[in-house]
Amino acid sequence: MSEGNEILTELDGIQARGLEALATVQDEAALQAWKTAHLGRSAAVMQVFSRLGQVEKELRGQVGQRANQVKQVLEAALAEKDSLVRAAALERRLAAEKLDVTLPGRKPDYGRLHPSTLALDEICRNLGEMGFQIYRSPEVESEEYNFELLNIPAHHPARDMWDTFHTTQPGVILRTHTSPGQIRAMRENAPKPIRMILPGMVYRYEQTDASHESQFNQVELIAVGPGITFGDLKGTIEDLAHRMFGPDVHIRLRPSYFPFTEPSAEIDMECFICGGKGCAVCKGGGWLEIGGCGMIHPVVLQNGGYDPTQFSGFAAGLGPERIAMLKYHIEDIRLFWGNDVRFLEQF
Ligand code: FA5
Repeated sequence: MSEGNEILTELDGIQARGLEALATVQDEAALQAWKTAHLGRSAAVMQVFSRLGQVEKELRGQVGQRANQVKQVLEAALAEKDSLVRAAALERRLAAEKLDVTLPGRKPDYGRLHPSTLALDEICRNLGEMGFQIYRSPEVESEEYNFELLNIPAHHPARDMWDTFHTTQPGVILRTHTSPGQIRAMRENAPKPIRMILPGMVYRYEQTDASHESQFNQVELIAVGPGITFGDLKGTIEDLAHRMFGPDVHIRLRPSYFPFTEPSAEIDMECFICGGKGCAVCKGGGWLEIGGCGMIHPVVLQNGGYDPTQFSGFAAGLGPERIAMLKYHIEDIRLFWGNDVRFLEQF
């Protein structure tokens, strides 16, 4: 038999074996292997093209045509099989990943506001309605602002009122109260009259107990203008308490001492937990201290840039966690930063 006729017979076999092998292919990996074996560079049909030169002239065209035909038949069969294999794979996946729409859904955990944030927001909203503007001042403070400019010189025994966290930088501390912000707010605005709220975190190196934490929030109130009196201070505190706790709540101002106010007072609120009878939170007294207050000391007014003969002012520093404890009947302040979601989820 001539070389050309031999190849023509071979080509029939190549086509038949290729189609036969393709019939057994079930998945994409097998299909890929088939493609390499039957249509790849060293596949039998491809070898025929490189043997064409050895075929006698009269049959060369016929052999070439037939080889092309076999290649096309195999390619068409491959394309058809490819779509079948893909459809089967998709079907298998859909069957395996079936959705059961009747299963109860998984409830996502929603974040919520921290009780301190809720209390801060409420205090700021009410004071905002009363005409106070929010003023932000830094948590990392200088000793000068935290003490000296508030009429507490170095080595003055009043510094013992605030156990301080110092930094490695001399003269730089974590603020022990929001009062240093008074100086910043006054210096930025003097000699215009001001009514401001300074909310934020403060830090004290203190032994913790049910009503004392080493980090807590304060809200400072400050009003400076001509002719501001202690009556304005009391009225503002009472109005705030009534807005937050209703018209029946009792507050009392107890004479006290702060170097930056004169006269000074502690603000006590009737204990909501025991109704004034005495419990662990109010330490049996029936009242809970929620802040300090007083008329701004002339030296402090002067440090803030106001002439104390022309201006007077009041200031107060409230503890929003103490207020939140009253509002939500929380018995231990340490719960606020204990990171227990069972506590946090209740708000
Ligand atoms: C002060 O910090 C003064 N700067 C307040 C002030 C401002 C007086 C303006 C006059 C004029 P005192 O240390 O008492 O004061 O703290 C004020 C309030 O912060 C307290 O009444 C209390 O509500 C809260 N507080 C104080 N220490 C703690 C603590 N360890 N944990 C939680 N709350 C506290």
